[in-house]
Amino acid sequence: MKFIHIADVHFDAPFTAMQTRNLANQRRLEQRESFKKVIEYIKRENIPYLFICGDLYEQEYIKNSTIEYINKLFEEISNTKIFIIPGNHDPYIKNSYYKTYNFAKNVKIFTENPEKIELDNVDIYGYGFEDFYMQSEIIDNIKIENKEKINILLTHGDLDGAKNNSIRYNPVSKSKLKALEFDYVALGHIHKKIIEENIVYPGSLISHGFDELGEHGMIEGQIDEKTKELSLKFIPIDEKEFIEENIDISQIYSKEELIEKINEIYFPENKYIKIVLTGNKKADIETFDILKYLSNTNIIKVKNMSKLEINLEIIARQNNLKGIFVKKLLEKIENEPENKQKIEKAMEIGLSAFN
Ligand SMILES: [Mn+2]
Repeated sequence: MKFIHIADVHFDAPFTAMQTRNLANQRRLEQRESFKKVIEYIKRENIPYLFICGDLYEQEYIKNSTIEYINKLFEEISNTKIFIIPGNHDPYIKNSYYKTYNFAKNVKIFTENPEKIELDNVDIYGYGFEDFYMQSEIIDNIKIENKEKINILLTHGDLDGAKNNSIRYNPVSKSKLKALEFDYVALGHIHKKIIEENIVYPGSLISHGFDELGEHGMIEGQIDEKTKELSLKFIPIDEKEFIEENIDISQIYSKEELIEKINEIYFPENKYIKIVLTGNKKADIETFDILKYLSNTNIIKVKNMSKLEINLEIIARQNNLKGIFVKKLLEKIENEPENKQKIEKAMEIGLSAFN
């Protein structure tokens, strides 16, 4: 049997990181495009099963029209059985579309009560979120009933506390899962692709920002009906990729020179870029508003991680407003070392105002 496994599409997410360049809408279009590519692949390859393991959309932002769009695509693959797990962003709550919307006949939506769907040669077990949090270990109530068949488990949750706060997001222990002896465990929640033998996070279908670097896509799996042997393939879907580019600015002497230098760098068009400034920075180079001067609009963030190269001690001894300002902030850095970066940014903005 063949299947496609996706998770964490997050339809209608606000993509706040993209708003610096007004690209949030663009990203939502790319999100629809990517989902459509999954459906087209399933249609072309005649894949009988689609597993969507949580966070298909964002409860807070999802529009009726987007649900219509998703469902139309589901209807286009009417020969494919679609299994949906509600996640912590799209829980099966009272006013959820999962409850109120009339989805296509080939769609099965799971709830918090584990269910087993019996098909010809495979049993599919699943459970998901009925609220924005789920703490109980529902996994303890699951047991394979027919070991002769192919058994697949679908859920959305945190494997061995991969994330902080994992206790609130359906914690599942790997050892418990292994002991259950499913042939495949399809998970969602962690946005990074993780393949631990037959326990799999496909990662988010598309990247949601600079904390999700690298390729994003779906898992195509096949389980041999006789030997139960599993083979997996990752298929990239997201045509854009988030990347970080470090620039050492120690040898740059003005803001203009820095802008020119960044504008000379070639980036392929399918990248969203974060520029990270490193090294030592001359005191009068302002970096906080540099983004608006950069010609490549796919650069959506400039982060200054460089050290201020300036003798602040000398300025702090000056008996004027600037001296008092620097002295105060230097004291603040000493008292709150955890806020050093923020305070240095304030120092930079303040000094540029004085200049
Ligand atoms: Mn998610």
